[in-house]
Amino acid sequence: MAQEGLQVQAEGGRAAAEGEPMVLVGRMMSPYVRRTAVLLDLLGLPFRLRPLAAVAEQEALRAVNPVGRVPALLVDDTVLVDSTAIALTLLDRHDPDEALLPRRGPAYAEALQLLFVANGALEKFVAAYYEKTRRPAERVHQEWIVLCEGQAASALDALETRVGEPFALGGSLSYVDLALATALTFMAANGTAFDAVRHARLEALRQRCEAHPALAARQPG
Ligand SMILES: N[C@@H](CCC(=O)N[C@@H](CS)C(=O)NCC(=O)O)C(=O)O
Repeated sequence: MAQEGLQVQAEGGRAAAEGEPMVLVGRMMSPYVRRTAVLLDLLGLPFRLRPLAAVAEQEALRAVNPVGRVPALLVDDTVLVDSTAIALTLLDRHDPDEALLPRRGPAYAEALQLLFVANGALEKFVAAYYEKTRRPAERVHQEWIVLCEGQAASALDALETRVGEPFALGGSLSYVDLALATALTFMAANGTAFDAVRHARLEALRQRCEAHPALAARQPG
């Protein structure tokens, strides 16, 4: 059978051994890590957190994920990378009733579009955030920040009119809500693209999601 995921050399060459809990690599301040942690909780999958910092602990991180990014998820002797790929893999394995994400037909297509517009908004926002926080002051390119935050805001404008109620896909909490709410909470704290007045429906959705016990139990930080 084809091997899913990469072979890992983690924690001194040792991956999560067969039968041991999964290991989620990253810190809860990353919205990508946070949404993965909440999904694991909702699926009832126990895990241990290995809180590597994305930038400060690059070398250790690359030993787990060759791309040097968080999150990574160690499952038995493999590592899964990228929050969306991790989510789709976990949902395929552990959400047979599609309770947390529809996975066929028009409902799947719409869920993917909402998810990837939200992902795109967050990517552009994070690009601006890194420009502001990771570069020497004299090399910060303000126009680039304005462009990236403008792209993020434009994506949020589209989501503002497109998300359902009370949750993004309608009646119940889905993985799209996890992605969107964790992204919005990160954006609210770190920049100007997300405006709770202009994006009032998204703000209401964010608050509804953050009040859910699964998100409340995994605070950023
Ligand atoms: N598409 C990736 C993005 C993950 C990502 O950007 N993570 C950030 C932390 S919030 C990171 O690892 N940054 C370090 C870097 O990109 O060099 C995912 O969904 O997992």
